[in-house]
Amino acid sequence: MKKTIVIMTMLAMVGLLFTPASANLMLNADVETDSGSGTPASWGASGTGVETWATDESRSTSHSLKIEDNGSTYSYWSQWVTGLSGGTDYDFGGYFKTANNGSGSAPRAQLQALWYNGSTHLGTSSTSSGGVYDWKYVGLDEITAPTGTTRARFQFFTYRNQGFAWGDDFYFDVTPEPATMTLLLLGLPLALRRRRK
Ligand SMILES: [Ca+2]
Ligand SMILES: [Ca+2]
Repeated sequence: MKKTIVIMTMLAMVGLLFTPASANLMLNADVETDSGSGTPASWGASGTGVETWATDESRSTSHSLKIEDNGSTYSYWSQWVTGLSGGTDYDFGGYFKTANNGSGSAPRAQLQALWYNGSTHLGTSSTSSGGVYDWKYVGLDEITAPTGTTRARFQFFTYRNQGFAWGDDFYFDVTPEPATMTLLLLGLPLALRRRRK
């Protein structure tokens, strides 16, 4: 019984050592910070729809990124995510909400990671969610960055739809190592070796 407690304590300590701290590579991920000129810091907007730093809806605090799609538009909010490595797995996404504008259909909220080496586009990973819905997470997990990747263009956009889409609480980071596997691979042999002494 005593040995079991010692081993379990060791496993817990090793687990703490190797559990990665949660992080987020996106800047101003909750879109609350003002750039100083009334726009959200670190974010850019473009397109023929209406992109606003909105306060009519938000998942966190008071602000979100809003797109009003007017039917013939490619509109987006985007930012560069830097410090990436080719061959590494990443998770990315955000929380989205949609509403129709009276025409009967909401825009499809889409997001992309455009993988780059400097200014060379290496490939694109994308996902989307259609229909009318309240805040929900939309994203991709365990996406391997193409060889040579140094950065990615993260985009929240709508394309040739009608209605409103809001985005908030965005996320982009290395896929976490599974803690249980770390325990099995590193913790158990260490604990057993020490027990034999
Ligand atoms: Ca616009
Ligand atoms: Ca927010």
